[in-house]
Amino acid sequence: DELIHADAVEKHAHLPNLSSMPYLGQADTFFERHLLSDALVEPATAYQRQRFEAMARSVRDILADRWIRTQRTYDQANPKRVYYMSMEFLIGRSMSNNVMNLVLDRFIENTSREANLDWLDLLEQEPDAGLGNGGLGRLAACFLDSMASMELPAMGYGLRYEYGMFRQAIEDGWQQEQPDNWLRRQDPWEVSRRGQFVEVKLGCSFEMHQGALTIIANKPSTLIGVPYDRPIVGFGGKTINSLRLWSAAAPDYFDFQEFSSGDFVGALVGSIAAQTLTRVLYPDDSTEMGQSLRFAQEYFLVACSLADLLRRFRRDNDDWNELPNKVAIQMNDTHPALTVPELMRILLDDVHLEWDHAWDLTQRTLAYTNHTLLPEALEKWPLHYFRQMLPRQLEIIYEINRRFLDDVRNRHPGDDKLVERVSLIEEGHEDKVRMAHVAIVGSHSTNGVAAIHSELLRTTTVRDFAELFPERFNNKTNGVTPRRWVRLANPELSNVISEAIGDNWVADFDQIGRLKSLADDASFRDAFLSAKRNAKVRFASWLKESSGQVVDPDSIFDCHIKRIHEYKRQLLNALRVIILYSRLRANPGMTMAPRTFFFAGKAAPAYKVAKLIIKFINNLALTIERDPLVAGRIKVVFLPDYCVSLAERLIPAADVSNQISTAGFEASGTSNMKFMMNGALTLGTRDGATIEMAEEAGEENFFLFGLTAQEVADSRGWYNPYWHYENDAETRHALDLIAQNYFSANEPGAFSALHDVLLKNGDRYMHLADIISYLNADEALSTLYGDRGAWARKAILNVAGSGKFSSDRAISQYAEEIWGMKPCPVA
Ligand code: NBG
Repeated sequence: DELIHADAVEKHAHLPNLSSMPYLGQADTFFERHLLSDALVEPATAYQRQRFEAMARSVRDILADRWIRTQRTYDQANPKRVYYMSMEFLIGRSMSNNVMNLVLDRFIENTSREANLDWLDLLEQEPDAGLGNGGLGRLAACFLDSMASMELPAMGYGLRYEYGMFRQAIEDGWQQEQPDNWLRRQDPWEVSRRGQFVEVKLGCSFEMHQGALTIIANKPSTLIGVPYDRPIVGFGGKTINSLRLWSAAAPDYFDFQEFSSGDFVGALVGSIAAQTLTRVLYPDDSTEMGQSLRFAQEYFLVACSLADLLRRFRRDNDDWNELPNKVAIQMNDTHPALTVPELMRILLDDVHLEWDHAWDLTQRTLAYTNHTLLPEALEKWPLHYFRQMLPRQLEIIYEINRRFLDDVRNRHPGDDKLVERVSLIEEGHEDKVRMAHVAIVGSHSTNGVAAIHSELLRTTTVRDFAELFPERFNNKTNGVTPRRWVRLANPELSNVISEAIGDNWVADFDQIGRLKSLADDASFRDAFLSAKRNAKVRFASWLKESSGQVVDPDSIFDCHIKRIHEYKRQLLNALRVIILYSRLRANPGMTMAPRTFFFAGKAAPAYKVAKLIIKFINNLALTIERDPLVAGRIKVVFLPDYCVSLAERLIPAADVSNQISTAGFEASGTSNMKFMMNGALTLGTRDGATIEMAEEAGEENFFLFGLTAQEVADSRGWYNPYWHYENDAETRHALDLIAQNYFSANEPGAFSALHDVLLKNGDRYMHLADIISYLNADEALSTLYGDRGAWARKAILNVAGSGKFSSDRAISQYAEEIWGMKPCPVA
């Protein structure tokens, strides 16, 4: 058999030789066979979507053998395994990522040629798997990629939402939410494992009444969790791990007897209610959210995953003391923190261990990652949810709390305030369980996601716990996978890099540091700049084709893309634009490099101010668009429906990355890292991982501005936005324009709520305090743009300094310092 991808393997000498896989020799016939036998169409007349499915199935055929071999290796070696438990996995598309990681480029080329396929168009047939809100969910997806690439025996556990993150349409400037029915057509990657279903017992039942889900207390019920596995292909295709997503079903799903006897209609209604549990992802990101359905979802994830992993553990081990040596469970935020009482319940009630024994095993098995300091995003569940759904787990939480507080009282006699602060239960007019406290007390490790975040966690948010258990607290700065975010998203820059330093950087991202010595190399700079310019041209033509909008690739592409949230300060960016716009209007002769300001991001549907910010940016765009005085000089574009695929298109084309949260509020940020790796320069505050990025690239290659977290905290008491309004003419003018309906001529008063946020209501996120220093940094940056050589130098030094921000680095720290794990290479 001819070696289909011989070149690719040769280029990656460090990768395994996949030619031994039985299918590869006949690879191009797969595709046709799938069209014929799965879709029953003649290849020549197939729709693009059918071709996509046939191609995806062909790729799955190729990885199937390796996927099974990975499982077999783990089953035989019985290594310590890590389970990454998360309510969100923001996967995006899988086809091109799988093809890249399997090194199947040649196979695709051949098949495309022979079947006369438009490969790029075919990729567009795949919907984004948007099972997450933003950074937290995308981090989980990057971590899966790294764990597989580093040959770690790992599994992701999540929920198989039928509807992922809503699709955002913009109508008349306003966000409209539309359902994302991503599973409408069968997903070719997932494999349902019905045989491995698990049962989940609840203290209540669910029923549908007039379309709404009701909880019926004191009527215990059983739900079925059906696992669906997705392959997670490590780079080089050596290891293929699984992401296991649970779908909820009613017991009658399996018990067809029930249908023929008894209440046929009632049985069906019951199953509708059960399936409702995993129907939709809650679209709230770092905002308050307290619905009981979400609580049930969280428990469902925990119960299914624990039952599943303990079954596997028991199959391979007969001593429960081995649990912490064979299993590590990482809780991604507090969303899966019910793992603590649930694991205790199993060890106490099912395994019949003594309390202390069960508690020791639980703590040593579990670890918790905190992703936010925002008080409104720290989960607290009303006690009555527990009473209705999980009475036994509530008893266990009470007992954990009783023992914990006894211990606190022993160590700090008489300190009742401390006891009140650290209690797992918050007493108020409605008692609540503090899930972060449950997670910290019930695990051996609590980590933040950037140095400053971990520090603030220790010294402010959960300071009492850090003093009680200092050894539990640690930092793991976030990272992103350079495979998807550079190699795949930016093939041209990748080639430029590989030509200069070879292509080992894809698997060993520290190598990227070797670019440093090329920052002064004229021909490398040219190649680098031309890759950026081509990426901008590509983006501009995609934008024109898909939306009709025209942008100038010779303007600075200045980007601010992330969830819309007050603390992320899209409003600060808008104020900057207004001031630059006003300067141009006042002085049309001034020199200013042409600019395109891109905004993108979704607002939680119930977050009114965030939705109004979207409307405001759209009106700002329209006002500027209609002003002939600034034509061709500045333009604002709000890109609808921000998602993984859009980020993959825009980030390679970006010149400037805005990371401008109020210092102390953004735990880490991860898009900041993607921009850096793709050669954008950062305009940013000293917040989250941006601080570490500037350290790595050298502060002189960064455009940092604004108050530090310490200054923000220190001025809380006396900060007064009116002072800035009164003392800075440009700030005042910008705010006055808003108040005078300059951007809302036909909708008077539309933005008065935003004006209030900035002035009357005290400007919680201190926008006005940072405007002037933002503009100064902006000016330095846009001046630099004129000097192409100097710009290229800084951009190259940024790429060269981004090595630390690979998720491979992050995962190797988790593996070593939290999980105590080693790779388990597949035979
Ligand atoms: C988010 C933070 C980001 C961080 C990601 C990933 C939540 C609760 N937190 O700053 O806001 O980068 O988590 O750690 O979504």
